[in-house]
Amino acid sequence: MAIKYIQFQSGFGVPSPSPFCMKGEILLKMAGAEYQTEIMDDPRKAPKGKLPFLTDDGTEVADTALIQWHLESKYGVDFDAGLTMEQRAVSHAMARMIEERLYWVTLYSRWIDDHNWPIIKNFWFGSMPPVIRSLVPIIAQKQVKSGLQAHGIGRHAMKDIYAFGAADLEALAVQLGSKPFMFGDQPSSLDATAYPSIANSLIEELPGPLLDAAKSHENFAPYVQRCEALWFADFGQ
Ligand SMILES: N[C@@H](CCC(=O)N[C@@H](CS)C(=O)NCC(=O)O)C(=O)O
Repeated sequence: MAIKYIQFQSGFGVPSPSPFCMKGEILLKMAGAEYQTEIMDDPRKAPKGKLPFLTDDGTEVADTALIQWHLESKYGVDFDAGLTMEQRAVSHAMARMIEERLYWVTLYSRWIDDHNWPIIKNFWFGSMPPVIRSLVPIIAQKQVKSGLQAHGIGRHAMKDIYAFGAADLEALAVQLGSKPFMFGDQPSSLDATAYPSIANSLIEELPGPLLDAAKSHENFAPYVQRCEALWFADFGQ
């Protein structure tokens, strides 16, 4: 395998502040793939304007669902081996919940909520030259705002948006229960999706209702530690 994996820089004490970038890398690790990572600061340079993406012997694959399918079809990996058809259906639905709703709550909590926006602004744009540093975040925040509007979630009151996030985290906490991973003793594709979002919800530097909701589930912190030890053992050392 000659795979190059392109993603954002790490930060906030998690392997990536982008749950999607963490997910793609976990899929590569689960597949036993050999890959090299490259950091990209500006997602506009990515094939679909979003990160992560990979290149594999000249083939570009952009989007973590397509990365999953690529690894399955090209290398014969089954991330959900051992799951029943019913579990696979639940896994699919939960992954879509995480990516199509919880992700947007996370985005809102970082880019719109006034408590966290200055921290996020400094993280992504703080090292830019002075004039650019004051302009680019305004444009970027406007784009996120219109994305949230187009999705629909941005039209709701703050308390309702955070209630959506808390409900999604609650569903994940119940699914995890006291099991090591989402469907038992072995990790599956849902862990590649869920662990990054849970870890990103538990960032102490980004306080607020999303963090509070995540912290209310006692099974999350040990789950995050377990997944980090499995997939990112070198992280932070
Ligand atoms: N469906 C995509 C979503 C990727 C995504 O939303 N990436 C975010 C970072 S978490 C991004 O690059 N955002 C930049 C932008 O939208 O301009 C996937 O599964 O890879």
